[in-house]
Amino acid sequence: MREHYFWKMQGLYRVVAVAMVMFVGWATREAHATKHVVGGSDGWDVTADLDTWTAGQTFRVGDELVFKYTPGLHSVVELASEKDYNKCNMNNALDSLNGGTTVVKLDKPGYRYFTCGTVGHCDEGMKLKVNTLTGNGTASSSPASASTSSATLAHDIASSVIMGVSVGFGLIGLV
Ligand SMILES: [Cu+2]
Repeated sequence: MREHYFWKMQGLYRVVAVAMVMFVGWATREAHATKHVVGGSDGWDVTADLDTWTAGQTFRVGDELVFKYTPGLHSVVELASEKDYNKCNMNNALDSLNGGTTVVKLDKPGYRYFTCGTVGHCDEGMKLKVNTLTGNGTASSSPASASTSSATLAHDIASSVIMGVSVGFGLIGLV
């Protein structure tokens, strides 16, 4: 009876060990993602020097933009094109968000354009143009291109190998 209980515990510990090893594999895969707080300490505001801030950032697929602002005073509007961005034209806006903290996931390479929906703020320079690069920093050749580059593929393969090895060790623990 006592022995039986002991082996059941062993089994539980093994399951926990497998879960932990798999978590490490998952965490390794997510390790490269960066959260970019737009405007730095100034936040998403008309006073922020967004061009300088943007120039100091490297945006990669999987990263997130975090807009922090006063709800009601500002908002986040995603614009459809560079033309709309240059003209502060919000008639074709892709999305409009408010609430004070807006998180935008950069899920593919290429350009995206954001501004504030409050009248006049775009013209005052409250706008953001982001060029998202593929996984290891290769610039996308065309904003419209959605093809997977070899760099992204290599990164995915490396992540898969890490996951595979992790799961392998976990299964050894189960035997
Ligand atoms: Cu604003």
